[in-house]
Amino acid sequence: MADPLIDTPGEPRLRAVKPEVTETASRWSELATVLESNRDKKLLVVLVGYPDPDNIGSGLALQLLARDFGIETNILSFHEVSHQENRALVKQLELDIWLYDERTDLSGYDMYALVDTQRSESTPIEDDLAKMRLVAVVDHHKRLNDIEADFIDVREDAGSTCGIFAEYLREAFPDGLNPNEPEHEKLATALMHGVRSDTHLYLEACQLDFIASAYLWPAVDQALLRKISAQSLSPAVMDMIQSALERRRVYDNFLFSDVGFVRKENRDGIPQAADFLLTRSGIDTVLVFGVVDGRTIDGSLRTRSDTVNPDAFLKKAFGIDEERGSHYGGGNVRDKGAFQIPIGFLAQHNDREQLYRLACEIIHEKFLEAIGQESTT
Ligand SMILES: [Mn+2]
Repeated sequence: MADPLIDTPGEPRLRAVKPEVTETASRWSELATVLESNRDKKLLVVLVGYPDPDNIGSGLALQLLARDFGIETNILSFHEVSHQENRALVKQLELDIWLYDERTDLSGYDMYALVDTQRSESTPIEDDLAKMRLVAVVDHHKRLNDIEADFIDVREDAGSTCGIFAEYLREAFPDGLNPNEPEHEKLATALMHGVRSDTHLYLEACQLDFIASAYLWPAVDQALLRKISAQSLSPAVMDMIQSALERRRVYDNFLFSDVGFVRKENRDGIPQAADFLLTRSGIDTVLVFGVVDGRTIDGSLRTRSDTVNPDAFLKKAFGIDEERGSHYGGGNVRDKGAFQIPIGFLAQHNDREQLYRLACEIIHEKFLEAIGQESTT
C-alpha cells in the first residue's frame, strides 16, 4: 500500500520527508537483525527512573516488535507509577508493568534493553544486568555515559522516544497499526500519549513526532486518550505545588523553590510544581526540588529561556558523582532536566528539619553559582 508520507512521482513538494524515511528503513532493519539473532529468547526492558508516558510507550512498542521474533518481553520498573496521568495510562490500557521487589526473579533473562533513559540512576539489579547482554538502547536524551549495545539509536533532536519507535513500526507495519486489534490500539494510544506528553503537546515536537502521530492516529482510541490526558491533580501534588509557591525565591528571571519531604509515590509532583511555576510571567527558568523518602534530593529544571541548556546547566551546577562516575543530573537540549543526589550516610540524622535545611542550602548555593549570583544568606 502506498505510504501517504512518502513522496510519489510528480509530487516534489513532499520530497523533503524522503531522506528521513530512507534512514529509518536502515535503523529498523538493523534492530530487526539484532532481534532476529536473539530469536526465542527473553528480553527485559529496564525502565530506569520513574515510569512516564514516553518510556512506557517505548517499552510497549519494543515488546510488540520483538514478539514477531518469538521474543517474550517484560517491562521492569523500580518505582511505582506515580503521576496521575501515568496511573491512568497503566490502568485504562491494562498495561502489564512489572514492579521490582526483592523477590523479582530475573533468571531466564540473558538480554536487556534501555528505552528513553539517561540512566543517571543506578538500579537495584546492577549485578544481574552485568551478566546480561545489552541488546538495544533507544533514546532521545543526551548520553550521560558511554554505552555499548548491539543496537543504539539515540537522537537528541527527537521530541520523544515514542516517535522513534513509531518510525520502526512504520517499517514493520507499513499498512498501519490495526485499530481492530486490541494490542495495536493499546500501543497506538500509549505511543500517542507518549509523544504528546514529551513534546508539551507538540510545542517541542519535531518532524519525527508529527510523522509518528500521523501514522499512529488511525489506530488511536481517541476517547481513551482524552481520558488519560485529562486526569485531575491528586491532593498531595496540589499541596506540593502550594509549598513550592510559598517557598519560591526569584532571581531575575530564575525561580528557585522546594517542596519539602516527599513520599516516593508523590515524587512526580516535583516536575509538576516546576511546570506550574514556569507559567509565572517574567520567569523563564525554574528549579524545584524535594527530599524523596528521606534518601535522595530529587529536582526538576524547566526552562523556556533561549540561553539556558538544561543538560549543561545541571551538569555544571551539581557536577559528578565520583562514586558512580556519572553526573548527578542532566536533561535535554531544550526545555527540561532532572537531578538526583543521594543523601547517603547523612540520612541517618534524626533531626529531619536540620537535614532539610542543610540540603536546601547546598542546592540553593549550587543554583546561585550556576546562574552567576552571589548567595545573600
Ligand atoms: Mn522521553
